[in-house]
Amino acid sequence: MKVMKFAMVALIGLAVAAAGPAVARVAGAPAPSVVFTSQRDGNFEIYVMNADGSGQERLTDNPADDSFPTWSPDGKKIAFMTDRDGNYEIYIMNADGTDPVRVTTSKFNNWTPAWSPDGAKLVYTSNRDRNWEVYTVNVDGTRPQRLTTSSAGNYHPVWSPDGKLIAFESYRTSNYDIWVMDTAGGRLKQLTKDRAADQNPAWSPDGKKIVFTSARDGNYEIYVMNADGTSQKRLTNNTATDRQPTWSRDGKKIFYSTNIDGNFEIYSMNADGSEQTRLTDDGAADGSPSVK
Ligand SMILES: [Ca+2]
Ligand SMILES: [Ca+2]
Ligand SMILES: [Ca+2]
Ligand SMILES: [Ca+2]
Repeated sequence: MKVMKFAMVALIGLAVAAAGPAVARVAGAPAPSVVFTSQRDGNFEIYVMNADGSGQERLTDNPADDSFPTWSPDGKKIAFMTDRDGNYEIYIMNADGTDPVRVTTSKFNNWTPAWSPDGAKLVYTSNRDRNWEVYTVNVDGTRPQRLTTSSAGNYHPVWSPDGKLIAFESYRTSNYDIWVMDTAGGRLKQLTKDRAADQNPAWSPDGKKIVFTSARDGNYEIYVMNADGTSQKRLTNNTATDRQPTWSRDGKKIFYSTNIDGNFEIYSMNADGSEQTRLTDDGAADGSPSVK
């Protein structure tokens, strides 16, 4: 799991001092639309940038692993995961990085938050019941609720734009596949069925498509399928690891991370896989983009 890799990196990062202050924003400039995580300042911090890669700015400054940021539906808040309190918990902060507030409280780990389309809840994965299961919680931390019950790991849940379904990845068939369920954990349906790892689902803004990663062709590529699992189609085709896809809000672009240049950078491409464009350019890992 890449998240485990992030965790190990965080332990090393504890001894590394944080680097200089974030770049001041030009007065009147539009607020950056892409939030992502990067290790460029010695440990994982959360950054924002414009959709063309300009205006990169750091939002967090903490020796812990701050990662998997995701915009709230109104673009005013960012949910993310961090181990700044000793274990991974979900936090929410303002779009400019101020006022981080802890949402989850457990002795175990809580990973990869995603928002409900009305902004009232988060869905995430946690091993608090000794196995990685999908949970929802109100954004104020009340009413944590478990949705899955399986002895296999369940990860990376994301809410459908109409609020009715949650897509996630599960190891319950002894390999990773994309599944969907309703918001009470019922009506489970398996969308991918090959033996390779299929992970990291993300709904298109109109709810008709799901983009995901799969290693079915020998290494991780970005794929897209209809929301019912039909018409699975490859978008990237290279020997590198391509992962963490997410859509722009107009559905025209897919942002993702890839190590095609030797270390992980954030790229964007058109929704058909054309015009793959590098947005970050530094020697450290950059990943987990979310676009508003
Ligand atoms: Ca940090
Ligand atoms: Ca699979
Ligand atoms: Ca690849
Ligand atoms: Ca990089």
